[in-house]
Amino acid sequence: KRITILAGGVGGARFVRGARTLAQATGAEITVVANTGDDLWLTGLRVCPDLDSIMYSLGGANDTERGWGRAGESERVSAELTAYGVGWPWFTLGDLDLGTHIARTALLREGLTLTEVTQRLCLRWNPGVRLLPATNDEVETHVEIVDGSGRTQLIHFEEWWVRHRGNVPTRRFVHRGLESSSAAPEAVEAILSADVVLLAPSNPVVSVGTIIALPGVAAALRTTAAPVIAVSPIIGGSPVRGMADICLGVIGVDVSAAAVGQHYGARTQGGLLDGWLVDPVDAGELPLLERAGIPARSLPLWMNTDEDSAAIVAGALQLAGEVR
Ligand code: GDP
Ligand code: FO1
Ligand code: CA
Repeated sequence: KRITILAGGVGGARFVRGARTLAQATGAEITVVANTGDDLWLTGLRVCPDLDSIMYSLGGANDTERGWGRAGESERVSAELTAYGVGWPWFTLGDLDLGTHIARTALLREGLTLTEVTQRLCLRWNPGVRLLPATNDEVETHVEIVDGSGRTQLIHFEEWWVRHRGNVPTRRFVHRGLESSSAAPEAVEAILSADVVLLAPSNPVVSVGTIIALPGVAAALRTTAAPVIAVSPIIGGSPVRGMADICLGVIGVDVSAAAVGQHYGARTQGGLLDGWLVDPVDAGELPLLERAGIPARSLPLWMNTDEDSAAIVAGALQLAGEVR
């Protein structure tokens, strides 16, 4: 069985670890299409937060407390950069993490695509899945905010989140460079050739939403013969970890499992979903989802251990078998 998963960083990584656990028992092949909207150039280096979160987590090298970056990290280089007034003082690139960004940037400069670079970096980590960036182009999420003097300003998503914690008047998210971009051919192929496509319980706006906005992705999701099953990133009206609640507010979608499911929409009605999983605390929303044409089931969606996540993936695969 070929399973293709669309995923963001930390939530995505937890979900993919569960899929890998399940695949080790069943022999399934996992391909992960990761969000690249958070990517940025900083101090001359290409930084890819969501790709790295997944790569480090699957490689067992991630900082599990912070959720991002490397375990056992130090910040000597970052302190030097700050002393020179170079980079963002509120955005820390750890010393070990910087090794990744230097290697990535060197390979990009040699002319490799981000897909090829990611494959090269993953050789070291044996992630047990095929990790693909959603696009080889530079499509960065920026955020239109209103600054202190009432002026509209466009800032990078990482500045919006890490510097302001999203706590600033926000108008909209903008995918800079989207028009002249395309999804990575390998990512499109992974969706088209899959037996099942899963949308991880990642941020529906700035992770999954950003992947789906890339030219070619929505079309691939609509034409693939594979069922498309998604897992709610909202449990009991809460985003569990992260900023999905703020992001949903910006695009005018309620912070509920049903609202996010309806936002993705039923595939039979021009949307994306053949199935939608919600947590038992949201089981009261199942009739609403069924009326919207979205086959939905409830099962525990808290991803605290790999086994928790594996059970969610198993539930998604079961629903895939029921709907198609
Ligand atoms: P990011 O790129 O690091 O922000 O991570 P993702 O976009 O992959 O995932 C972040 C989102 O995952 C959060 O906003 C939550 O909505 C969701 N999430 C985090 N932990 C859990 C969990 O244990 N269960 C579920 N169902 N969703 C979660
Ligand atoms: N998150 C922070 O809260 N503070 C940081 O200084 C920070 C640095 C950083 C460096 C590399 C990287 O890959 C991720 C980093 N993150 C940091 C996490 C990142 O901002 C977010 O968690 C995700 O991009 C949100 O989707
Ligand atoms: Ca992210």
